[in-house]
Amino acid sequence: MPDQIEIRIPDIGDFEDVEIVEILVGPGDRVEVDEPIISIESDKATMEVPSPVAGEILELRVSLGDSVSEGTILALVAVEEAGEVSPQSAPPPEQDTLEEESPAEVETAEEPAATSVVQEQKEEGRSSEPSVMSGSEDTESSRPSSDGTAPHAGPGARRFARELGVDLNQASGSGPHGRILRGDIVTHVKSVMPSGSGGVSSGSGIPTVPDVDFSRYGPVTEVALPKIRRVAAVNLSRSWLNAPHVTQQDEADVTEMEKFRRRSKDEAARRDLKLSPLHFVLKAVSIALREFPDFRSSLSPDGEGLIVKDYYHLGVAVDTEHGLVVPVLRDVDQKGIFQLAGELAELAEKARLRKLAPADMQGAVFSISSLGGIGGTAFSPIVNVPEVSILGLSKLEVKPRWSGSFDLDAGGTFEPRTILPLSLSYDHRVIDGAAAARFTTRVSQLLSDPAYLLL
Ligand code: CAO
Repeated sequence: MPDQIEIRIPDIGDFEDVEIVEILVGPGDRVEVDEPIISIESDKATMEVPSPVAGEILELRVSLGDSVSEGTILALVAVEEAGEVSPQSAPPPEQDTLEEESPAEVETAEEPAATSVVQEQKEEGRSSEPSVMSGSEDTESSRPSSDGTAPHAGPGARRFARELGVDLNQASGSGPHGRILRGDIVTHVKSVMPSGSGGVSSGSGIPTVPDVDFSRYGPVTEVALPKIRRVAAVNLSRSWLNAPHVTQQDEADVTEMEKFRRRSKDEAARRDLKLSPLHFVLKAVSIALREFPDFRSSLSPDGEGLIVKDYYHLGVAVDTEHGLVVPVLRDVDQKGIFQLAGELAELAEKARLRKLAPADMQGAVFSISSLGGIGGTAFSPIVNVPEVSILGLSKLEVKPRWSGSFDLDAGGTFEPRTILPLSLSYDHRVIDGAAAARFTTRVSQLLSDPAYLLL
């Protein structure tokens, strides 16, 4: 007849009357030395209490939700292999801070034999991690399942689950007694992720951003976001998450175009207009789009083909005090530069007065975002998905350009040229880098001489 011993709560420091949040074994289960048998949780920490012996659990003396302190009897065990039974025998709790996840702690949580007590420390009040910001997050992953038993997982695995937003009740455990290990959570996340065959739908399971209480570090002011900005945030996230972005940078020599623009100033003023480089770029892009159909396409909803649009409506990002909006200029290919300048001025004015109708912002095949009037040398605009590319314009600059060839011995001179920086972002599922480079090269060529825009 094997010896029977009572397993008690060991020395757990200053903790008293802490709640049992998980019972990891049941009568009839076999436990190994150092295998966790319960998890307890105070307002400061979660920790596992291991078995000091190997044997069979004959009886549990506690229930979920009970409060326990050092010395409380947890279970009666038929001992097969004696270990140190004294409550004082437990090594000191291993702490892991919330700022930096220690791999050792995760290991420990997965491989309970390595350490007797794993402690997950909590900060007072709100913390830098959502998982412990409010009690609700904790309860979510350690909540009993429908059959009343808590998911069987250590603090490290539970915290990992919280970070990924995984409900542990949905994951199956491959550890001893069905214990859910970190690898099981990864397997579960993979099983619920879309298969990702290149379709146009987004992935999911993106870890949430920690909810930080910044007021803990200094004074803060909370400002409500205007609706336009909130809608833009959703659209930008959707685009960014769906389309693998690459940005091709280029520099267009627009010296002649700029001379022409200056010569046209008076004529523009007579029409009550101001010409900017953007108006020439609109025209150049409409020509390039005719030659590069992929750039005016969208991925079909099943991701298996392209829908090429045979119209040349271009979105233009407009900065307003309420946020970014993208009204659409229609049939740019059929309009002259003055007409485009006039229509864009009207749309931008409507945008700033918040008078754009939904139809004013629909139907673009490609977009342009100009920061040239503000500054900067290059940027990475976000594609307005389901469009597949967007052209960013930065500030004109006069730069020296070598008039000769790469054979420097053949001679040449540096000449001042007016350069317009181009930043073409594209959805790499649809457009290859080579095509992007050809597209910006062609746009640059079209901008190098205004005569090209007439042809
Ligand atoms: N380099 C140097 N100067 C430039 C320039 C460039 N690339 N582009 C415009 N300018 C000049 C204009 O000629 C104008 O100069 P003047 O006042 O001397 O005539 C001045 O900068 C202001 O131009 P503008 O911005 O009013 O006009 P625009 O036609 O270039 O642009 C619009 C119109 C509506 C696109 C612009 O006002 C705007 O809102 N831009 C911001 C777009 C934005 O926020 N994009 C970021 C989105 S994130 O991807």
